[in-house]
Amino acid sequence: MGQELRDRDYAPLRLEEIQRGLVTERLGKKIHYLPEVDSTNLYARNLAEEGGLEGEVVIAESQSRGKGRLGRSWVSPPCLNLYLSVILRPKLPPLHAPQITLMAAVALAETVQCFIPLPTEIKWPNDILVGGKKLAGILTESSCDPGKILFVILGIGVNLNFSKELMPEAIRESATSIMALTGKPVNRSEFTLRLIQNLDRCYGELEEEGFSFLAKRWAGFFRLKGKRVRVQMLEQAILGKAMGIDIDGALILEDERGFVQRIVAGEVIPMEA
Ligand code: BT5
Repeated sequence: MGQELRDRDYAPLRLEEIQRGLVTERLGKKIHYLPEVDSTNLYARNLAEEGGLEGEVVIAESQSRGKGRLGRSWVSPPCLNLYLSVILRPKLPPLHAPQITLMAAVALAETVQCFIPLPTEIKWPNDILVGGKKLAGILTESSCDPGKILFVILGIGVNLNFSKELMPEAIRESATSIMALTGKPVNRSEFTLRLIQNLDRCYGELEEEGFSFLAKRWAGFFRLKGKRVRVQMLEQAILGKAMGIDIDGALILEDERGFVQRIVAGEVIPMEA
């Protein structure tokens, strides 16, 4: 498969084209576009703390300290991929904040499906996989008062025109990109526009219809249902059968003794194909 990148494929995003094409209720009315930043999530958090509005989007061409979960990092080379964060101020109880990650996973999986003819998988809670490899990751960070979410920073990194050769060795085997999957560079501006529109639609659905409406679509992308998995948590690991998620976004696992467990945070490792 030819994966030739021409100069135009390294071109910066066409912000005006994105803004002109966007039809949304809340997201992307204001887009902060940065050639480089430490982390779009950090930048968006500062904006939110200074009164940034719901729906403001931060996009950077590259990140010097792109963040994953638990102090991990997100590889973010310039002008190849998408690094985006959104300020949300959801009317949800803090307990339901994980629904934002699940909502974003649905929007992201539905966007990816428009660009590749292969099955897209959501790996609970925050990864998008294709062919078993990581295409995108989600990092949601909330700021709460007792009983109230002040804001959520929803951060998304998607590998678009990231070729295998350019990936650092640490992720070369585990990661993929749209271009690596299709053999063709993707129009990053078009992907960005569609993603913001889908996030806006799914966020509206979450607020208006409630989580159960989205949960059905989420389940359609969850390919580990009924499969044996190991869930690695901070201090322990549990083996069991993945059953799905509950209303709070927790993973439901039937453990080896047949007891049903709710897992709020952890890493899911499949034990069978
Ligand atoms: C995530 O964390 O998957 C969340 C990634 C969120 C990144 C976005 S980019 C825009 C916004 N601003 C930020 O600063 N962050 C968000 P986690 O599940 O912890 O996965 C991190 C792990 O994924 C790393 O330890 C690597 O193994 C792997 N990884 C790092 N960069 C990758 C990449 N570009 N593609 C695929 N895998 C990667």
